[in-house]
Order: sequence, then structure tokens, then C-alpha cells
Amino acid sequence: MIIASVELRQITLPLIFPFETSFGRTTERQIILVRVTDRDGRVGWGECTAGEGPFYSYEWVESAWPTLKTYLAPAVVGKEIDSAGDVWGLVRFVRGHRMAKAAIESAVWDLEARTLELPLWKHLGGVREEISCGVSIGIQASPEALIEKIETELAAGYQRIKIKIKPGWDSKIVEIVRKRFPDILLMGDANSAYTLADVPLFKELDQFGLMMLEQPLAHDDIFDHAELQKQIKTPVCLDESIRSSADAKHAIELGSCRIINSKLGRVGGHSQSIKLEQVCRERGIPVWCGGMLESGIGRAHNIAIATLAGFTLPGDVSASSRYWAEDIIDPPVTVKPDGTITAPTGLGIGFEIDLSRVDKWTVRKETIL
Ligand code: OSB
Ligand code: MG
Repeated sequence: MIIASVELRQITLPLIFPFETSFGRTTERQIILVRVTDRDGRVGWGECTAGEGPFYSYEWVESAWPTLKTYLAPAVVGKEIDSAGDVWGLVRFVRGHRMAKAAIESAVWDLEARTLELPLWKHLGGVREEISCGVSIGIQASPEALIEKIETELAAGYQRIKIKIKPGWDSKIVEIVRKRFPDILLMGDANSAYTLADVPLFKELDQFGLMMLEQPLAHDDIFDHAELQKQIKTPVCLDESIRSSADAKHAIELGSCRIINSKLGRVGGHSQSIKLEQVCRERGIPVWCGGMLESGIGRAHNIAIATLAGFTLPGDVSASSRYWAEDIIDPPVTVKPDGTITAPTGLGIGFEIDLSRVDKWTVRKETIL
């Protein structure tokens, strides 16, 4: 396939609820969408998961846009590409910037699956027709508000509840939630808000039977996490620290975690996610698909990759209606009462892109030929 053009767009999508983590609060997403077009006029869509600021990672909208425009898109346009898996090699000369790379790489995967007349999830090597879903619940104004949110999500069928924690919103809150819901699959995500000085807190959390504790320590650390994992019973899950399959190998070897959260943007796209899944599966480390408050396009890509065999735990892929008044795909992503999403049967990502809605929310647009 030969990519004739790459269109970059930035859309502004207001969240229906603000989302708060230990690193900040988001009320409105700024999302870069990538549309690739081949010489026959076929298109593929990808989404960049870089945030509104460099808080979750150094990448953000204002780093991803020029990286895509100046380096990544020109590296792909006009090249004969044998398979979408080759895009990684074309953009390797750029160090890091994996979210920007994933946006364009995943668009090429969508295009390739459509060209081969396959659903993307089958083209990626997926083995399950439905994926298990959990939810990620941000920091709330009060424990009561959190309990109410959890009740709503459990009633909708979600199989696992993740609550965000930070100093001042941790052991007390976990205790309250555990008392109210003794049997649910419950976990906490600290987004790097703690240090090894907090080991006593994590030992205290051990009594609440959390399924896992996500990214408690520094965003780029695997050494201290290994020390922490030795001292606590709750499995540590790494998110921010795992940027590649090599990072996963090192972390597993060191004993830094027992579970890994896989994110398409963080690792650099589908081919890198497939490598990460393989590394973990071969070593008996369960993987689940994380989320980055994606629009329907990123959400659809997450559904596709989560059908791989190693994704054995419920992920943070949930219904469009939890985030958006109206999503930019048709139909929106819905979750069944048993807390699963059915992998779509349509070609590529399997959802239609509603161009009139995309146009309505677009705040900048540029085409690289
Ligand atoms: O740490 O998993 C995270 C959202 C933005 C940035 C980081 C994270 C998250 C979430 C939300 O937890 C997951 C989602 O519902 O998309
Ligand atoms: Mg996380």
C-alpha cells in the first residue's frame, strides 16, 4: 500500500464529567485524529492519546502535532508499505514520541484491515469476540459521591472498579469502599503519586484485598517498584513505567510488577502492543487494556487490541456514554449487562466515523501530501 496523504485534525471534545487523577483534572479533551488515505482513496483512522498537558507523560498535544507534521507523516507518505507492521521501522529514527507514532501507525492498521476486508481485531490476531470491561473512576468531591458512582457502574454491569488514589485520598477511601462492596474486583491507580517512604501505607492497603495497585511510584521507575513488590502482598501493576516490550521484560525480570496495563499510545501502536502482549504471555504476566479518555476512534482501536489472548483481565475500555454526550463514531461503544463489549464485525475498526460531528469539533486541520 502507498499512503497518498495524512490528514491531522485536532478536535475539542467536552467530557460529560471532569476526570481527576493525582496529576490533574480534565474537563475537555483536546484530541489529535489522524486520517491516512491510500492511492485508491481508501482511508484509515487513528487517534493520538497525548493529553492536554505533559502530565501523564512528556508527550502532549503541542508536542505530538509538530512531531506528526514535521517528521512522522512525511516519513510515511509516498512510501511503499508492505504491511502496517512496517510503519514502526519507518518512524524509528524519531526517538520516543510513541503516542504520536501510535496515532499514525494505528491509522495504517485500520486502512490495511479495510483493504484486506477484515475486522481490525482479526487482522491483529485477536482470539476473543468479546472483551471484559472495567471502569476507571476519578477522584471525587466526597466518599459519598464515589460510592454513588461505583453503584451506578456496577449496576451497568462493569466487572472491575478502579479508583484513582493520591495522598489524602487513599487508605480511608479504600476502606470505605471495601466496607460497602466487600466482594467486588477493586483496584487503585496512584499515577506515580508516592515514593518508597510510603511503604507503610501500602502495607496497610494490603488488608483490603485489592486486585492490584497501579503505578504507585515514579513514572519512569522499575527499581523501586521491585523493592515495593517484595514488601507487599497486593500485586503491583505498571502503567507509566512500561513504554516498550523491553521495559516489560526488565520489569518482569526484576519483579517490579505482577500485572501490566497495556496502552496503545504509551507503547507506540499496535505492532508494539502485540510484542508487549507476547512478552507478558510467555512469562505468565496478565495484561489488560488501559484507557486515555479516548474518543470513539481510540476506543475502537482499544477494543481491537484487547481481543488478543494475553489480555486476560478486564480493561479500562468502557462505553462512549461514560465520557461523551455524542461520540464521533456510529454506533457508539456500548457495554452489555454482563460487562462485556462485543468486537465489531465491520471492516477495520468496525465503526463508522461521523464526519459531520468530527468537522463540528475540529479546531485545526492540516494535510501532509
Ligand atoms: O492512568 O490509566 C491511567 C486517564 C488518563 C490518563 C491516565 C489514566 C487514565 C485513566 C482513565 O485511568 C481510563 C479511561 O477510562 O479511559
Ligand atoms: Mg494508570
